Amino acid sequence: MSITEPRAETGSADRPYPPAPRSGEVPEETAISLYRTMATARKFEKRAYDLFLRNLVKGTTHLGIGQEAIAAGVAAAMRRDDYSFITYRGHNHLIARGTPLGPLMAELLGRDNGLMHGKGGSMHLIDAERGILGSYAIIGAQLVIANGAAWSAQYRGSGQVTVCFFGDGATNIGAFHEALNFAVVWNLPVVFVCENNLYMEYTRIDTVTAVEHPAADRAAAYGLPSVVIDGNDADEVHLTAAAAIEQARAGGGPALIEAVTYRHGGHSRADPAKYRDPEEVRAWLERDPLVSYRARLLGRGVPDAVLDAIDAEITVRVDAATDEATAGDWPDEARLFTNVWSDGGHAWRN
Ligand SMILES: Cc1ncc(C[n+]2csc(CCOP(=O)(O)OP(=O)(O)O)c2C)c(N)n1
Ligand SMILES: [Mg+2]
Repeated sequence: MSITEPRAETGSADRPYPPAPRSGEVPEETAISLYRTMATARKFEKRAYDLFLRNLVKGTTHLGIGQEAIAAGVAAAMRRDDYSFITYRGHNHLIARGTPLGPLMAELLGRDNGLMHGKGGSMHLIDAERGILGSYAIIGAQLVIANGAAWSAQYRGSGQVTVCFFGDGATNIGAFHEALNFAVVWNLPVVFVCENNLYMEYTRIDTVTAVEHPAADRAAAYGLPSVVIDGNDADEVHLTAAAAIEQARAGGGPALIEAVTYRHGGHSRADPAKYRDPEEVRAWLERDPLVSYRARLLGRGVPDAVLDAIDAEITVRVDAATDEATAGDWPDEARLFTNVWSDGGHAWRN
């Protein structure tokens, strides 16, 4: 192979597994549950934004509106005891893995009845019971930690797979490269999922990156099978993730999925996103993953009434979560000194 030839689409010859984009129909029950997850995440985050405008959300928030198909599609392919590592744009992922909405909303509001008693806020969410081993605000940090979780599962022979989500911006961080290399060397049961929403904060990823696909194009350098998919197509995400996860579970090693998507709003709650071309925004809004998935379900013969009933049920759940969250007490000061160190104390500090 000459050095001018483009990268192999699927990793090296001794890793023949090609995680090609999977298309095709998912079973109707799964499809309806994908719709429910995406619609729940959308309504939850819109409500979170309303609460922010009422000055009730403490700290900042980063919404994943427009990116729901990735969280929904991957989570539906995971086993209950699999691990997720996510970023500060992570509400969708907790919702997709079944975290109750009330404690999640209360956490955003900094209340004592929040998921972590209000100590984490939107950017630092953990739900260990459902395998969410943290949302990370330090770009790229979670990739190497995810390897640790995957190694633990490999060592214990538990069959658990770790899925590690990250943004396109993380691919220019050293930890991304260290993690990919190490995952291949140790054949870890980990699936890396890049949510490529084209922007890292206010900068287009393609203006600072030498390759077209910031995650997938680099994966080949480490012999890691990779694939680029439509991150706004929940079925494609689901089927591709299911293949990669099952391969990892069977001892076939890691894979990387780059899911191309777009955030509808700004980077964080205060960002009006004026740096984006209005035509680009319009084109992506037309490819809204929730709207297009609803149309696909109707095309499959799912009655409007079934989807309307799901929407109504979600509204009731989000309203109840809002009531639960806003009724929560503020955390007691004593909470400052719990869950800080593994011994629960701080005595050894200078
Ligand atoms: C190590 C590190 N450097 C810089 C930042 C500041 N920062 C916060 S978000 C962000 C952009 C990340 O973009 P991307 O990974 O594409 O994720 P997205 O916000 O698009 O989901 C940056 C640079 C950070 N949090 N951590
Ligand atoms: Mg990004």
